[in-house]
Amino acid sequence: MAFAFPDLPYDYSALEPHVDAMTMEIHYDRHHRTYFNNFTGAVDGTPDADKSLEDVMKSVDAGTSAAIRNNGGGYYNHILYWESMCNGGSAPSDAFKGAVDSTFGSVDKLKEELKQAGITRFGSGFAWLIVADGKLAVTSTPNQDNPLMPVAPMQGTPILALDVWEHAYYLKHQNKRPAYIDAYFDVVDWAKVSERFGALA
Ligand code: MN3
Repeated sequence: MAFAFPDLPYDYSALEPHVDAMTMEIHYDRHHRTYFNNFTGAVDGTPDADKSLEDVMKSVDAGTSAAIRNNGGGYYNHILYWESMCNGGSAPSDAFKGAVDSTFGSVDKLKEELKQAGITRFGSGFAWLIVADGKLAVTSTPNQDNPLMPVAPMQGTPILALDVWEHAYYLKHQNKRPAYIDAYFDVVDWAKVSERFGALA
């Protein structure tokens, strides 16, 4: 099996005060690690054990076991979520900003759409910025589903992940999901998102 539990790309306190260190530690070391452990346990000895994580995600359909769909999704989604943020945030590339401007009107309008997608996702899930057929789009998925999965309402390659599970914000923001989303925007690594976009566009 080629699956590995990735290092967090920064210290637990790196995103303070926007995302607090205790939330980061519990989120990464307990939630994410548990998804990883349960996923590798579920695929061990099956054909999925020799696929890439992306290929496992792209093969999720109604017949896929909950253990693989939920834990594989949790494993994949959190890797992208950590990589969507950095200390202090960063600026988008000109090429990415141009694509955002023509699709959404402005980066602020994109943020509004992402925030709306995150707020209106009932219960637990993720909001996403994806590239589908070379175009940018905002979507959301329930639980640990993601847009690589054929079961997703809109399919594409995610380039930014916004976790809206309560475990992502409850310690600091309690029930105030919109406040957490605003804080998340303060640390988005737009340069990294731009790179991912550049690789797909
Ligand atoms: Mn989470």
